[in-house]
Amino acid sequence: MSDLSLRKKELNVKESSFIKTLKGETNLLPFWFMRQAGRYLPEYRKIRKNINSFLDLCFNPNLAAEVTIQPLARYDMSAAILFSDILVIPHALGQSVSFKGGVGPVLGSLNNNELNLNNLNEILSPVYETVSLVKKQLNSDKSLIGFAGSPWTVATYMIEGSSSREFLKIRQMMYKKPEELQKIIDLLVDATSLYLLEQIKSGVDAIQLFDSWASVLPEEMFNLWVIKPTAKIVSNIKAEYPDVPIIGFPKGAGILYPEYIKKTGVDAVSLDHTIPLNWAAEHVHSLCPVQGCLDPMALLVGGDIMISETQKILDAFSDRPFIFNLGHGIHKETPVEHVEHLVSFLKDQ
Ligand code: 1CP
Repeated sequence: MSDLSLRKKELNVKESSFIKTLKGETNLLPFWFMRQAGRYLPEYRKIRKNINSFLDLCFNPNLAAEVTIQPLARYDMSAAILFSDILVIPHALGQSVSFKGGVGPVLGSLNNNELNLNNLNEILSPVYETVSLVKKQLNSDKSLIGFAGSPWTVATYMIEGSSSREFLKIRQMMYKKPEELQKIIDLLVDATSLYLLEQIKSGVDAIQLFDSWASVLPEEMFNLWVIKPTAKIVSNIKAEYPDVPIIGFPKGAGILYPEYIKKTGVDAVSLDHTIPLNWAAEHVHSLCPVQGCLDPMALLVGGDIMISETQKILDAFSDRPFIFNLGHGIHKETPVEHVEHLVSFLKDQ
């Protein structure tokens, strides 16, 4: 066994490679994939087909724990991500949320005055139970990632009422009625902080904040609606748990990534697949550990293209603390064999 693999073995016993990397180790190559549990996996579809509503799966601790662990049982990733959804927060605040096959999420009309934090932890208690169940089943060399949507992204669903391409309502609101948007964002900051603190109490090792629609904002608006609320959540969590790493994912933020890192206080960022690799190595990776960023389409296509795209990413980032991931979630049509191929390539590095 080489010195390096011996060292890896020693480190793994004490703390997971994922957490070590977030704290600055450079010689490990932990990996996981966004949406690693989900519809591309036959064992997920088998469970999913017996459950009517997607939220019922999120709120069933035994099944949600099983689904969380499924990808690790198959591929032995470095970390599991809690199986839940970013939209459990509007649900717990009192807005109706349902998931319609082929359509996606559908949310009820937003009556600001009726939304409140009163029952949040009680409604979300099955998620916390899922965390404890998964934690008990994971080996100590594997990490459990908790997560939430960042306020801007969750607010897009709450205000648009569904997935959106143009975000017409919320983008008009931020100019015409900023104080109304501020109220919703402030409530989401409080709700998300409570939710994440409770996930940590229940056993998650790290947190990821998904800001999937960060890319649609001009710089000043990005500061107001992405950076500021994220910074508040980070400071609320750090006040109680300074050592739990927080990964921010302001998808599509481009040249605003460095500002996001400096002003939010996140420990690491996840990069999306549109970022130029050499630019990110110089301007982002010099600031903190990064995670990313294979194009999910390269994984769907597979073969030599997937491997050469992966190699470019490793060449750009492996001299500093780096976690391999995708630039966005696994597409549901992705063949499991392609994921197997990618994993065996990563394990050979
Ligand atoms: O019926 C099903 O199986 C529904 C598909 C599905 C799954 C598997 C949805 C509906 N959510 C999830 C799980 C999920 N969602 C996870 C845990 C699983 C894992 O990563 O392994 C996570 C972290 C999320 C996060 C999430 N949900 C985000 C942020 C990341 C991203 O993809 O940008 C967003 C935007 C959502 C909203 C959401 N949930 C589901 C749908 C169809 C949507 C809408 C997506 C859109 O508007 O494009």
